[in-house]
Amino acid sequence: MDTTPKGSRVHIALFGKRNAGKSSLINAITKQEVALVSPIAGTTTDPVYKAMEILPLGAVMFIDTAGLDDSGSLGEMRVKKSKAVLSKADVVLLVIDAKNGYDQLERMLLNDVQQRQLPVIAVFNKIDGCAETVWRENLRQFQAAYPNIPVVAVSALQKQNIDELLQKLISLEPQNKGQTIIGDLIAPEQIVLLVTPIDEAAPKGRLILPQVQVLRDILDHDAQAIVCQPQNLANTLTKLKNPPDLVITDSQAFGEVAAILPTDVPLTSFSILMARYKGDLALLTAGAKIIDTLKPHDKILIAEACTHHQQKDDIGTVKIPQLLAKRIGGPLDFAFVNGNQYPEDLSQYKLVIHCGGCMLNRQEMLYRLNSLANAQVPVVNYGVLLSALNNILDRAIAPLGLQQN
Ligand SMILES: Nc1nc2c(ncn2[C@@H]2O[C@H](COP(=O)(O)OP(=O)(O)O)[C@@H](O)[C@H]2O)c(=O)[nH]1
Ligand code: SF4
Ligand SMILES: [Mg+2]
Repeated sequence: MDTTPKGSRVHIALFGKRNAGKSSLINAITKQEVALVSPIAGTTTDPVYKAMEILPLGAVMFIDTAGLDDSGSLGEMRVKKSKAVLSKADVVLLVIDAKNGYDQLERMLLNDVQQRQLPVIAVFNKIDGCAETVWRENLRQFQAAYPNIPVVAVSALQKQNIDELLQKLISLEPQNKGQTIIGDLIAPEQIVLLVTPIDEAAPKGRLILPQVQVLRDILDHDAQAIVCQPQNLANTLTKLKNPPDLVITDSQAFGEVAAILPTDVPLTSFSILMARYKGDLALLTAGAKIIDTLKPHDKILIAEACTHHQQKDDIGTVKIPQLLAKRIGGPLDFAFVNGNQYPEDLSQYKLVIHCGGCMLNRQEMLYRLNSLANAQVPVVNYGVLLSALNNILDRAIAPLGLQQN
């Protein structure tokens, strides 16, 4: 079974006019009939996500979009939905019918792509169906206009030059390539101690995703991991010849762990590491700073990326509002949104509190954070906010080379 988490896959988004061959190209690359191909223009409506393993690229997520030229009000909505995909794309494939070449619609998309500094490849498709002189001339015109964009001429139908396209994909640097959770904080042979309480909140029979991802990252970097529960921490430390090089704890146990651990041993939490991996820790830490400037009845927006099943004492709708009100010493005015719709007027909010974004990739989380930063609204996420409310943020960010004050 393939269980690479969605948020860790390289997201490859395909754009182009209707019938350019986007869906056929996904099928050609994956050597499977994963996308619906049809001669009827407008077959792909909502963006379609397909998780795949393709050698030698690894775990990817293809996003097949509707045509850029979809018309009518329904069509416009599809185009809007397609463009929203840009905020989560790591790499863009712009598919162009080789016979027709490109025009204003592709230019507009490329403007957006270049503004976001996304890596892009232009794929001239259907070279089997037109005279070589024609597609070569169209290709030449494109290259003259966009000398920095790699191009490749293919036939998705006849599986021509697909390997060349794959090579180009591999040579691109997706923006989050090389991003590691803790790889840059540890050296080979170092010992990392993970403290993970197995309490009622822990799922039965397994560890949670951030813990698994951290463990894997430690092994990927030739360091060693020891895992224990908070009540075994003191015993574990006495059995080690030297103190661990880094300790990572579940936030809930931070206080308990900090009390046992000598102050010169670097200590952080899984949620702080994930906040850095997924987003911009400096920005989130700056957002956390403003909590002590909040006054009763200030407006706060709590934004969740998806509609997960809410539990009793739900962190976003119950726990955080209660803790914040207690800290401020009076009620705050909370608004809640989920999905990717922020209210038009963000200026009324003193702070936006975003969920951890476990279902988002780094690209999309950064996009969301940056749009708030551009609107000059302070933003913090659940993990960083809870650390600040528990007064552990300073110690937790120190091993990551950040200081709050
Ligand atoms: N001759 C030729 N036809 C193609 C090629 N790629 C796609 N097509 C055809 O173009 C039509 C639209 O393809 P599709 O993949 O659905 O395009 P999309 O709308 O961009 O997703 C279908 O009839 C395909 O069979 C190609 O490389 N050569
Ligand atoms: S933290 Fe994850 S599950 Fe919760 S709202 Fe955000 S994306 Fe959804
Ligand atoms: Mg399609």
